[in-house]
Amino acid sequence: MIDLTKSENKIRFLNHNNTHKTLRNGEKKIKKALITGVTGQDGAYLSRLLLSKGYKVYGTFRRVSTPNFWRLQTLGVYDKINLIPADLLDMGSLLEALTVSDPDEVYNLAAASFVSSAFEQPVGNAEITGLAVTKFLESIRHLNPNLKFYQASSSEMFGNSKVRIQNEKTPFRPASPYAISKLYAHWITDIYREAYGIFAATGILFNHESPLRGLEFVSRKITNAVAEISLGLKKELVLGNLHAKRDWGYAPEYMEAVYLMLRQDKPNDFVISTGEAHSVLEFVKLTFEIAGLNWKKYVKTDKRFYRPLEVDYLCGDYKKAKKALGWTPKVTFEKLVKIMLDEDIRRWKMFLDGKSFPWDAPLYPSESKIITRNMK
Ligand code: NDP
Ligand code: GDR
Repeated sequence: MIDLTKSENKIRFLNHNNTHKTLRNGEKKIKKALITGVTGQDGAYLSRLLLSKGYKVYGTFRRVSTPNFWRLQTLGVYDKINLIPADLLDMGSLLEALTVSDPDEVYNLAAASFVSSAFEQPVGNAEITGLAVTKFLESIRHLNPNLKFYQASSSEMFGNSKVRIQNEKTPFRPASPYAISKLYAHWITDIYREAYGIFAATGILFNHESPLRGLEFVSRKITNAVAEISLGLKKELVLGNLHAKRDWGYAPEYMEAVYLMLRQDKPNDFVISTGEAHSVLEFVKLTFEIAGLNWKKYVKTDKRFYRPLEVDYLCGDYKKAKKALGWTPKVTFEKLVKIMLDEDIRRWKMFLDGKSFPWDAPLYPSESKIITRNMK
């Protein structure tokens, strides 16, 4: 049982080295990072970043009947990552992942991250997105309490906040099973930091997007559909609440902020955002405009894409991260939309040319095939 006083905790945090350790014989010890959720958007970008910094990267993956390493392949990092089978629902596999990798840093990015799905599977979501984090922290506490831990927290925890621009001090008001699970994970991480002196940091990241975003999220749903429409492959785009506003940033930049959080002397909580909110409709209009198309001809709305409880507005204040991490977002909303649309058009042109590539879209089931009880 580890029982540290506050001042002992402080010493422990200061002893966490920030660069590759130099051994007594002058050689550098290569740092090791374990990433859960390495097959997801952020896992792929974080892997690339850590590899570029000289880390040995381990990533957990779930056995699925169809391999889902397309993001790692797209970034050219698949062959450089050490893969460990693990499921957040299985504590033994978490222990195994920690033992096999013996990491200096753990980035817990795995979660059931699609908010709509969490309404369909609220218990599973609580177990994966919430409770599993305690299992992870307990494993760390027993196996190696000196490693650094990062927990992927979310702006969704602010939910239907009454505060217009949310920062680390804004009260949380979760409005979905996903958000409440993330809030549990967020607070348990803070509790392990305080109680046991574990270097456990959280990043409260606002929406961040990229060409590696899953097709179910609205940003990529829009850019992928507009790419298809512009090439004559699709005729319409059906969406839900066009008036919801989000603070959308560029995923690779957000992973730089995450990396910087574990370089601090002390673990902390940081909001990462752009400070600008745009509506889904603005996203739609801009994407069609860049493609030279009139959005009104193609866009429809359908209640099936509304959630049982909507979050209408989120916008983050990243001042604390700017001051402590020296981090600021550089990719504008306009640039983000263009990056995503250009890449989706490029991929569909490759598809039409009959070229093979590691990419999800042609295999993704049409949304009309997916049936849920929450459909109105
Ligand atoms: P993705 O949905 O792209 O990736 C989620 C990852 O979690 C996948 O690798 C998935 O594996 C894995 N996973 C899901 N369930 C389990 C499980 N039971 N056991 C092990 N692994 C599992 O999410 P992002 O990359 O976009 O997000 C990364 C993290 O950041 C998530 O925790 C998300 O909630 C959080 N976040 C994301 C934001 C964003 O805007 N992107 C904003 C704020 C927070 P598989 O491929 O097998 O499904
Ligand atoms: P979000 O992302 O719920 O913010 O969670 P998503 O892109 O799914 O929704 C953003 C907003 O767009 C509205 N919307 C639609 N959403 C989807 N997916 N499909 C539609 O057709 C549609 N039409 C309108 C939604 O109602 C919502 O208001 C993401 C995830 O990455 C989480 O894991 C992460 O924690 C948060 O961002 C921050």
